[in-house]
Amino acid sequence: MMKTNWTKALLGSAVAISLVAAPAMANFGEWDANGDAGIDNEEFAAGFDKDVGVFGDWDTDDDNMLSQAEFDAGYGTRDTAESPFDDDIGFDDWDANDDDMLSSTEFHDGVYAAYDDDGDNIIEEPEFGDLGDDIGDGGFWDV
Ligand SMILES: [Ca+2]
Ligand SMILES: [Ca+2]
Ligand SMILES: [Ca+2]
Ligand SMILES: [Ca+2]
Repeated sequence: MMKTNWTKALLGSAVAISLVAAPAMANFGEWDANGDAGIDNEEFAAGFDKDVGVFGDWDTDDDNMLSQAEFDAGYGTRDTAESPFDDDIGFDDWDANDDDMLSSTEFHDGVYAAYDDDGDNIIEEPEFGDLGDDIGDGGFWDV
């Protein structure tokens, strides 16, 4: 009986803590640096780098490029979560200059395109909402 009560108490405090600690990590207004109600590629790269930062994490040899192996290793750690990407997402699709390496720009443009549902090269607030879900607890980018 005591044990059950303790478990409940612990669960209760864990929920309380997560409610306090959970406020949105990705804030549309913060990412939209020029305040035009849309997020362009550059704003996206800066915001994603700051709030998610996976490019640096995946770049294990710190050469500012992702090799296929680094990409696969980084992406592979996340394949248990629901992917925001269609099945056709891949290293080759994102490697715009075909040098078999992903630069930070190529990487962020690739991710960006996945969230720009209507393909108008602006991430509007509803599209940003999907990104926020993926960055949040248990989401694909939850780090
Ligand atoms: Ca903007
Ligand atoms: Ca690298
Ligand atoms: Ca490249
Ligand atoms: Ca859009």
